[in-house]
Amino acid sequence: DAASWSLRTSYHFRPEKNWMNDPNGPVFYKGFYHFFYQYNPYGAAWGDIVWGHAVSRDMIQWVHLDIALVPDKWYDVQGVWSGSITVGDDGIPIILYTGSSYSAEQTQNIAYPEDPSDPLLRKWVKDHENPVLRHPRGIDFKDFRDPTTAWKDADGYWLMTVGAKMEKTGLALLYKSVDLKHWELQNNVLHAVLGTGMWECVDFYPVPVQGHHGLDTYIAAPTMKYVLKASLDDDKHDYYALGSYDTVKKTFHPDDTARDTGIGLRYDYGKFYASKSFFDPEKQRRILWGWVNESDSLVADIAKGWASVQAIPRSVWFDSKTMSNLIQEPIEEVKTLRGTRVTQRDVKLAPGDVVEVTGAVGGQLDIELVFDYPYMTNPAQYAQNRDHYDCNQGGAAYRGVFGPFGLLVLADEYLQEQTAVFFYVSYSRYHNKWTTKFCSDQTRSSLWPDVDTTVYGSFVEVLPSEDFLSLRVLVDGSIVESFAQGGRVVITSRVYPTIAADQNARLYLFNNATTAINVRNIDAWQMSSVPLRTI
Ligand code: DQQ
Repeated sequence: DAASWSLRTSYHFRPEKNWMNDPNGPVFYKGFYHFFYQYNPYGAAWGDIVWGHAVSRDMIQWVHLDIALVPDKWYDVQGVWSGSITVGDDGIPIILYTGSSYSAEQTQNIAYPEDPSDPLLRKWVKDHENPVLRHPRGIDFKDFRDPTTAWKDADGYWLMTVGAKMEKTGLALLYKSVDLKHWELQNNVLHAVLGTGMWECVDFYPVPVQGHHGLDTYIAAPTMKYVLKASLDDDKHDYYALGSYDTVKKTFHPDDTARDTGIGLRYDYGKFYASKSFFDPEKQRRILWGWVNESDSLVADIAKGWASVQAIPRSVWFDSKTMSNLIQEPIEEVKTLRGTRVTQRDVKLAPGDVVEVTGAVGGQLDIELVFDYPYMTNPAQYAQNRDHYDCNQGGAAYRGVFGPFGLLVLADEYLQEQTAVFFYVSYSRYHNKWTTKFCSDQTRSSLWPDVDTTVYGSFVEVLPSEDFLSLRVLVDGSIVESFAQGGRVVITSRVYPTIAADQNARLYLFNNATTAINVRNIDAWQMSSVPLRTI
């Protein structure tokens, strides 16, 4: 019906209908960005998984192609599961993917383009020697999946990892090859972390210490760090660690063992899973794709006839200011969708204010916002502040001295529905310092009863030299992607407004702090829809 159709995202990647999950094998080839994804051609629930395929010139406008890989062999008949693309020495991309066999054994397999001169890579051929890998001794046949893009080591061999677990330890098994086809298990693992459970969709790549550019997996520069990401099957979040790569031992070492893979940083503190990055040689950057599932019920998904979207692809680079996290930003191409803009400067928000950003109407927006950091304007009020605040402690409705304040998106004019994206600043007497929380509150997003109402949140680092808080929010029907402080922390939510959709959706600034808050500037653009194209 019309109500559920308005929840449909219109500029995020999605197939025409049915279920989608993990991003697979992103690659740039002969002028096109290729994107593959886990897809159920028969319905809006997970199952019968194939590799869907689409191509694009800019990762915004897509043309959907025929399904690239279907389950038609004994080793993948229960599903063509996740995998990656590696561009070989001959310049030809090769797919490495996991098959779920007739007996549910997880196998690793390869496929080649039938015609490498076709820039659209429309047909793929499975190798007759598949499966190229079976699970090693000590690893259960159901705990062995999602091969990474391979990287060339200094000694000229290809290396790649496959996620696994032993007892409760998550790990990245290491394999070596000369031809990307015959793989040999190595004695050491790339990395393992106790208590993290099964590692799905492992990703491993270098980032330069300075600059926003990306690096291909095989480039070895002295001043770079490595990112090791695992998707934790047990809690469905993507965790990364920054560290170094020992090119002799072929092992990863986190900079901070307290923030190792699976126990520290997340790419996103909302819904974002099974992500995969690739190096874009066209614009010399590293791009991150991630799957954003629904947060309504399975029944609702089946009624809608579709489930899941992909997050807007993100550029990622090392945060050379904090030296301890990545920065993520929507790819610059998303700005090509920006239309009518509304701008306001120097808006003083009194305690309790809710102010409409007049003209910023509709369910598709791109918003940029900068606040003065509140301690600059109200230092005398330190003593009244509380030490502790969790995002889910009252959410946006809580009232503290320096928060919450932020945006209400997808809100109707009577504020019956609203999704609050906000900051909460506090001064800890115990730690003798200011801390900032960044939150996304879904408790009042929808009048529907059967939806997730979590308040997502995280600390966000604000440097002493930074006297501002910044926010970038992409709104698209039922998705809200929020980037705090230039992309240091990201929260993605799925929300299902029943009233505050389409032309009834409005944007508000709010301040629930008991002190005034200053908005330096807010810009909101209405975003165009991207048509679904197929050939
Ligand atoms: N999804 C795939 C698996 C992967 C999981 C199956 C992660 O290969 O481990 O659809 O979402």
